[in-house]
Amino acid sequence: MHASTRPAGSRPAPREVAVIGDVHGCADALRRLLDRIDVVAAGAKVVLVGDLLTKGQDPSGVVEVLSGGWGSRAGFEFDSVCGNHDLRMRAALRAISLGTPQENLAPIERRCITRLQSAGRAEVARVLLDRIATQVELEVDGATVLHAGIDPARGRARTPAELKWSIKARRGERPWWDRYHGDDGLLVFGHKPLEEPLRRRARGRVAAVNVDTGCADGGRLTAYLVGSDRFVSVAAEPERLVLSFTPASAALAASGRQAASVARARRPAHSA
Ligand SMILES: [Mn+2]
Repeated sequence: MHASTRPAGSRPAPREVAVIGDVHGCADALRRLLDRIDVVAAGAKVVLVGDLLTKGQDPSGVVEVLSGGWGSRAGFEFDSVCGNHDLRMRAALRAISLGTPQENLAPIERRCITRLQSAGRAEVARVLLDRIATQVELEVDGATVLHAGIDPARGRARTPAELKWSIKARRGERPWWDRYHGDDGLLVFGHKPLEEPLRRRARGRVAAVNVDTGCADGGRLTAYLVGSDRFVSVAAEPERLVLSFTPASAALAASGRQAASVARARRPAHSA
């Protein structure tokens, strides 16, 4: 209806923007979430809040999606701000390339690099992290995406970059978004995992949205659709629910062959 009343040559309706929370190496959840976004908001521009690779099982799969596409979306385009773990990971990859022994790295980066190397994707990961390293914040569709947040007392313009990717409430302190009154518009971020995505209003408008729902800790991976003000999410690892273990005594009672065929049948198709 709007299209017919718009004067010729005016701009088309803006594309939906989907802001995805901390992926942390959960490639399977990322693919399933992108599939969902394609259903409910086809063609949406995708922006990630950072913390892309470390912690989860499949950083190499995340690199594959973000550098090449997934499913029907070859050449998939996305943008991402830089998170604290992206900076750590980038520094670790750089240290390795300069000859630092892997055992000198923190375990979280060491595990991630081992996984990337065994899939031959360490170099692509470095290129990806180099690309986002300077992106502290991105403005999309009237919202600002950043990894962790701002100091409301200083406002967005005067909050140092380091805080924007790492601010977190100390024990007993209220989170920053409780003290934010919307002066810098809508801020969409992650970094602090919550059981449910957070939508905080100020002065009658949505002012703060946290999309980190802890997918690397068995929670969910969530996206916020900025234009329609709603969340889409998928469980981090549904296969965990499927692969419930039979107690050892019951497994012993069944024949080994039978137990093995049940386990195979229950495994999700994509892992075959
Ligand atoms: Mn973080």
